[in-house]
Formats: sequence, structure tokens, C-alpha cells
Amino acid sequence: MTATSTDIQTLAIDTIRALSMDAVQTANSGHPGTPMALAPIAYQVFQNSMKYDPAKPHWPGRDRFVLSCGHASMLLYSTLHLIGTQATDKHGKPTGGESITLEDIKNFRQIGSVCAGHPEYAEAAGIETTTGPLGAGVSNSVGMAMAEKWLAANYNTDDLTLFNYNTYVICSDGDLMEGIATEAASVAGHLKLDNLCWIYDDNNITIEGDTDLAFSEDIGKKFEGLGWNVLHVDDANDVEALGKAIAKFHACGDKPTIIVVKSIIGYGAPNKQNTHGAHGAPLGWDEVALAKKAYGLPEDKKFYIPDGVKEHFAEGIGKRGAAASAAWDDVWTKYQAAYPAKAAELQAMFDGKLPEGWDKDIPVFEADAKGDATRNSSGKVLNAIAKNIPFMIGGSADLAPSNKSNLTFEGAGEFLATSYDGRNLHFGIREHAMAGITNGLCLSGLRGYCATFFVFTDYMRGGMRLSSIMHLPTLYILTHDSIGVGEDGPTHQPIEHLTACRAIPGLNVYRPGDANEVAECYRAAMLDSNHPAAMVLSRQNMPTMDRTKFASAEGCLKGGYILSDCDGTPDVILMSSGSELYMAVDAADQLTANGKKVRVVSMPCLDLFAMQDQSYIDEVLPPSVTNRVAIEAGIQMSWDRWIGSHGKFIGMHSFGASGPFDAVYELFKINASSVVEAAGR
Ligand SMILES: Cc1ncc(C[n+]2csc(CCOP(=O)(O)OP(=O)(O)O)c2C)c(N)n1
Ligand SMILES: [Mg+2]
Repeated sequence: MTATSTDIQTLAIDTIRALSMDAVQTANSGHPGTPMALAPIAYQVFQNSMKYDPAKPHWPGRDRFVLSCGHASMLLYSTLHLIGTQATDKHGKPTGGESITLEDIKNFRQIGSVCAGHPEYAEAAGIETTTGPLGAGVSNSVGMAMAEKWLAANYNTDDLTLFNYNTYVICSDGDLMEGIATEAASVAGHLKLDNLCWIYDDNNITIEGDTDLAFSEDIGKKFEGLGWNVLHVDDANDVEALGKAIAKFHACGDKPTIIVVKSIIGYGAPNKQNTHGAHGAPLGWDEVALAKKAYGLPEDKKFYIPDGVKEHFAEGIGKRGAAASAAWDDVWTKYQAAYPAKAAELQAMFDGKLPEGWDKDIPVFEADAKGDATRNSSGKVLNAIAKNIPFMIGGSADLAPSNKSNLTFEGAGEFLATSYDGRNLHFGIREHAMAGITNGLCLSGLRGYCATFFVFTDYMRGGMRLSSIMHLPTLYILTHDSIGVGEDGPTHQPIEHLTACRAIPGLNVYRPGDANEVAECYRAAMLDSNHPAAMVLSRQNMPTMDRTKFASAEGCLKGGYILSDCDGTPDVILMSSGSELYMAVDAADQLTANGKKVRVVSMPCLDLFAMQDQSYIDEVLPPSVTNRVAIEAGIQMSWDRWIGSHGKFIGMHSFGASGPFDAVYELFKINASSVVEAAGR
């Protein structure tokens, strides 16, 4: 061993580096350079700064850590392994053994290893969110910091502090280049989230080479402008300087902090100036050996953990963390005794459950020919539910009056820099960050929701996709769902969006066809804590159906159901969702009057319907009945499976048009007579 490795701190840091290099080289894929350069940062944050107990990686009072530059995943895996993070399920129940084993690291990027190419939430305890798409992690971190502020404001008492944690992030040039990062940083600065610390790896390099090619902004000035506390560290290897900067973060009481840290990618690698060698590709075993030599580690040993390294972490973060989590347990015990009702709310939240009676006020809507817009019914149902789920919070990207997404019951309040206890969030016009932030809320145990016009899901699709990958119950409230938007015209009229959202695996897209379907779709969405939901809602009215005449809206729980039927085998099956459902019903009346046998199937959620048993699907859509017509004011693509090759589709084949909504429907011939025509009089 050389002189450098006699120093246990250096040895621990170099072990993070060596494990990362070996894993990337063995996988022959991945980015070794960034974990090598940032090992001292991960060391300092975990070993000396974070309130984190590796034995209880889910205790609710822990500090959060987000590796936003997910391509440096081995940095996280090596660190979590060395600090001895224990395996638990996502609600904190120990499942036995290590969260990330050395075997997992040896199988980095292989099927079956929890060490996926990019960190995947819930694969292993300690991975607080899924990252990889640059910018996603930093946006989640703002939601996590907001969640902490909200929990602290609502649940801490004068004598008992349950929530007082920070969120640490390591992010890269790519993260900060992304628009979502600036949106999220703008929110964080505005809200004065002093519990949030981004550590920016200012290494002047991205995949194509020097950042001179495409990135020359002054990040410090930019973040000052965004209302952040900006700190600088000149060398990523200067653990002490980073420690001092983190102390300044702790001392700052009214702003989020960004620490701009200069680093050299692939630090210690012999060809550290070679962007190809150190960046997006493995180094090669020869260079790995040379780097190990430079660190003073044995060149020929792979996945080598020198004696004393794990013990060093156990003495540091292990001991500190155990004391902190034990102190928290103590507070929690007292809290449960002193505030049983509030404690029960929190317990439900910690367990990922809904509180008892959450659905008791969901309204039943009277039949009404004039009816209502589903956005209005949604506002009523959302409020009825949120009232009974104290930890359901959310907001809109500046469209709450249109989205009907405001919580209006007494005590709902506003979440502002001056009042962190409120439940109405204001995301501003920042849709992508809104989705990322709402995912951060859900990652913190809250039932987060967010709202905008359906057409703008284009701007937040990345976040919606990650909700689904992470199995979060993020709720998207999406109004103005079709050409029914009317006068605002084609830029505001979603056409392909229903199909595009249905195409995201695991995202349940609900498009209720009347007020009672809204209620039942919400019920289905809330009961599913494992999948995100998109509630797609109209601006225009539609009738509230008489459920004594039509089947119960409870059929929504199966995604699709027979709304009205004929005797015997139907001549034709009409299918629809949302604001076109009543057109199918009207068409059925006309066809029935003409002597046809007609079945109407309401399909508020094609995704759920597809998950039903084949027997149920065949019961609703008998294979022998091939004369099928679907009507929906969107594109045909997601209906093909259900209408079959003989089926017909009434819907959109182009962008929409600006005009009064009923005139636009007529222009595109989306109406009952088109359905009658297609069904064959
Ligand atoms: C949204 C998104 N776009 C592109 C990529 C592909 N990609 C992975 S790493 C990277 C850039 C790496 O540069 P930087 O963020 O500075 O990280 P460093 O290499 O310095 O660690 C890119 C473009 C990505 N992961 N996410
Ligand atoms: Mg970089």
C-alpha cells in the first residue's frame, strides 16, 4: 500500500472509485469517469453530512439523496453497498440482508441485478428515485423538499419534531442544461426551500466534448437570479471544503443552496483528458489497473474492499445514522401517544394506505339531461376525496380555475413560501417540472396530483412516463380534452394525446363519460397505489345518465362495461368514452328505433379493460359480433384492438379547428348520425 491508502478516508473514497471502475469494466458498458471524480462528494455527503441510517433506509425522518446524473449510477451503488444499506421493501419493512450486495455490483447492468444501468426506484433500498433522463432527479428533489416543508408545517408540534430533513442532490451539466431543471429551480427559489441542496458537478464536459460547444452560461449568476444561495468548491477532491460548503447550506435559512463543484472527469485515470476513455465508455482493464495503481490499490484485485473501509463507514454514517433514527423513533413513540389522530394519518401515509373513510363523501350525481362538464364533476369528486385524505395535495400549472383542481373545503389553504401547511400548490407555467415535482411528492408518501390542459401533456410526458416506471400513484388531472375546447383552436385541441397517453405502459388513462363515471374513475384511480392515473376531462357539458335506465357506473372499475343492451346477440356494438358517450347512446336509440339490436359499451379506461379476464372481455365484446363502431374525439390508433378489422371509427384524422365547440364537432362529423351511418342503418 502506498502512502495515500494509509489514510482511511482516502482509502474509502478510492474504494468507491475502484468498485465503480470494476463494475463498469465487467459490464463493459456504463460511465466510469463521473463516479471516479465524484467519489469524494458521495463520501462527504453520506459519511459526514446526511442524517441517514443504513440499517433503516426508509425511516421517515431521513435526509434524501438523489443522484440526478443517473448515468453515474455506480457511484450510488458503490456507496450504498459500502455504508451497509439494508434491504427493505418500499415501506421500510426489512426483507433481510444487504440492499445492494457485492454480487449485484459484480452484475451491474445485467438482468436480475438491482444495479441497473440507471438507478431504479424500489429496486433497492437507498435508491430514492429513478434517474437517467437528465433533469428528472433535480425536479423530483424539489417535490421532496416541498413535501418535507409541508409535513413539518402540518405535523411537527412545539414539543415534538418529526420532520426536519434535507434533500441532497448530485447533478451534472446535462441536468442543468435541461429546461426542467430551470423550471424546478425557479419553483424552489420562489418557495425559499432552504432544505434543498444541489451539488453541481461543474466538470466542463458532456458527451460531445467540452461544454464550450454548447453551454456557456454563468450558473452561479443564473441561480442567484433564481433566488438560490450559491456556493463554490474549487476541487471535488477537497472533502473539507465541501464539508464547509454544506455547513453553509445548513446555516442558510431562506434559500435553496447550489454548490458548484469543479471536478475532472475520470479523476485518477491515466488518460483523464481523453473524453472517450473516461466518459461514456469503460476504461479497459489496463487503464483500470493503472488507475488503481495511482490510487495505491492492488492492481490485480477486482471488486476489492480493503479491510477497514466498511468499518470506517459503520463508525461514521452508521453510528450517526443509528443515533438519529433512534432519536426519531423516540419522538414518534411520544407523538403517537400525544397526538393519536395525527399519528394515525401519518401511519397510513407511511404504509402507503388511504385513511379509513377516504371515499365516504364521494357524491352520487342525479340524472340530468343537460348534465355537466366532467371537469366540473371532477372538481367536486376531487374535493370530496381530498377532504378525507389529509395528505393529498396538489395544484395546477396556472390553470386551476379551468382545471377545477383547487381544493375549496375549509382549511385546504395555499402552499406558499409564507405558509407551507397549505394543500393548494401553485406550479406556475412549468408543466414538465410540475410532473417531476409531483412525483417527488409521491416519493415522499403524499398523494400528489397536478393539473393542466390535456394538450400540454406533451410538455410533461417525461415525468408521466417516470411516474409509471416508478409505480407511483401520481394523479394527473387533464381538462379540455378534445376538439370540444372549441375556439382556442388546433394548438389547444388534443387529438393524438389519448392514444399517446394510453401508450405509456402502466399509466391508466381514464376518460369518464358522465358525472357518475367521474366518481367511479376517481375511486379506481385512488385505490390503485401502484400506478399513475390520467383523469381526462371535458370542458363542455354532457348529460348525466339515468342509472336506473343504464348500468351502474361501478363498471368503470373494470375499465369498460355494457352500458345498455338489447335482447339476444347484438347486430352492432357501439363503443365510446368521455364526451362522445352520449352520442353513442343517441345513435343506439335511433338504430333501435330502426329495428337494430344494439349494445353500447362505455370504455372509460381502455388500459384497465385490457387487463380483465378474457371471459369478461368476451362477455362485453363477444368475438362473434364483428360489426363494431367506436366514437371518440381523438385518433383511431388505440381503438383498433377493440373494434377489430371489421370495425369502424368515428373520430379525428387531422388537427382540429377554431370555432364554437359544437360547430367544430359538426365540421369533423363527430356525432350520432355518423355512428348510425357507420353501424349500417
Ligand atoms: C434527457 C437526456 N438526454 C440525453 C441523455 C443522454 N446522456 C447521458 S449522459 C449525457 C451527458 C453527460 O454530460 P453531463 O451531464 O455533464 O455528465 P458528465 O458526463 O459530466 O458526468 C447525455 C447527453 C440523457 N441521459 N437524458
Ligand atoms: Mg459534465
